Amino acid sequence: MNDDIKKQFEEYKKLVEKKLDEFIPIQYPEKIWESMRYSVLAGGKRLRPILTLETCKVLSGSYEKAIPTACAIEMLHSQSLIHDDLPCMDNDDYRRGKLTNHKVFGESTAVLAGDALLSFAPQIIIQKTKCGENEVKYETLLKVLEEFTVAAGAEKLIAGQVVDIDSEGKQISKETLKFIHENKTGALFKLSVRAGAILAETDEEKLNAVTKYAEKIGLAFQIMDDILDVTSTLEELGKTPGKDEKEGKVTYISFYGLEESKKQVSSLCTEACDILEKHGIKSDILKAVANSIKERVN
Ligand code: GRG
Repeated sequence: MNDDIKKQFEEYKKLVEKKLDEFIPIQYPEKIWESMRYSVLAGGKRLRPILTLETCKVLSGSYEKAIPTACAIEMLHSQSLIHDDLPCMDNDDYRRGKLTNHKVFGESTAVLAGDALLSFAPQIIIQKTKCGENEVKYETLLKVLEEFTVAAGAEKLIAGQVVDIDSEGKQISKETLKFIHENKTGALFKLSVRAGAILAETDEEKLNAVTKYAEKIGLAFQIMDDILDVTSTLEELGKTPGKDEKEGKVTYISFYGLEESKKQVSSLCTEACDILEKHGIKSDILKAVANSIKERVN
């Protein structure tokens, strides 16, 4: 990634963090807001909101109208991490290099903080997106809310998590593994770019193109996550490595081996960039997201 693109990434990241801080003020009862803020403001790459902002920008020339939605998607992502780390799910002590939410605030507050974020996120989309004649159309906002609620629900994110948990210690098929990845991880990448494209009022062709791009990088991202679980340390990952094997999880590596999995990541990221090129979507940031996934495993 060249310095110019790195700078653009940093600017987006700073903006997202400033807005998240502003959108989640401490109020009574302080404990729940502190717990929500602890996880949402704990760092992280902010990839999903950056995808939303950049997709909106490249397809409409500006990203301001996508800021509340981008932050809401990061809240949803944080919620899924808080719940994923709970003792009844993956039982993790570390996330983003810090103690997990339930380790700091206790299990009941962590469950409630996740629940609170899940409903607060669409509240932010509704209350903070400027709607009106020369602003975002109400119909457009409804489409974004539909995308958001479907992705967060039992048809996507929760479906992926349920099948993932059910599959622990079992020999599952490649199709089942693909289902888990597409829903547990891919759904949020798809939501991120589609929400940006919808807010940009783009046409069907471009919407389909960014959707395909997101499918490719979403799958590549999860394979990368599986690879890093095997090859990285706690310091590099910010979370406990080696968990997949310990929990008897089937991953891309158990099906294809490490080297073939790396090749698949590379191919998916190249295909993602080719889709953008083919449809005339000129974004160094979207390309850099794909390339950074490729580079992390090599
Ligand atoms: C939506 C109600 C509701 C429940 C969620 C717990 C759950 C159901 C789903 C789990 C989803 C999950 C944890 C998927 C893993 C995705 C993944 C690889 C996350 C890591 O993303 P990064 O590396 O993290 O972008 P940072 O910390 O950089 O943001």
